[in-house]
Amino acid sequence: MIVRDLADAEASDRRVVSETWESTRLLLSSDQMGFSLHVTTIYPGTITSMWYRNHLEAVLCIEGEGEIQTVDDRKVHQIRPGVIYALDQHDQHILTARTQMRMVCVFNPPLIGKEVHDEDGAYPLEAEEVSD
Ligand code: 9YT
Repeated sequence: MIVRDLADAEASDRRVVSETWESTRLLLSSDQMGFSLHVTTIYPGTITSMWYRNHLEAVLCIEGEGEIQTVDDRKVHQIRPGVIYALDQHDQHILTARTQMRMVCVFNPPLIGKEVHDEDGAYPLEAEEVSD
């Protein structure tokens, strides 16, 4: 069994900081669960474009408010605590955070460790592992 504490993980290199968000990766590829599990904070007043070509992602909002727009059909969905979205079509999307948002995110295939978005908002399939 794997047991990890978010507070401990936030103080380790499991915490990855980007321009509009930071994410603490509680489960990664090395845990061999078939998915990775992250707690992500989206900074207030930010807009983030993402396009996970190589991954499927599901997201549960647990704090804050914002909206997500799918680029192909321009549909906008309001995101608040209790709402999930799942990028089952590798949907290109734009997340606008009106307040700070906290999200629980699951990725398949699992992230390896230190991934940050490339210029299209995607993660590569290879990345540096975390040290523990
Ligand atoms: C909601 C979202 O996708 N934010 C970007 C960070 C990502 N969830 C991650 O790396 O944990």
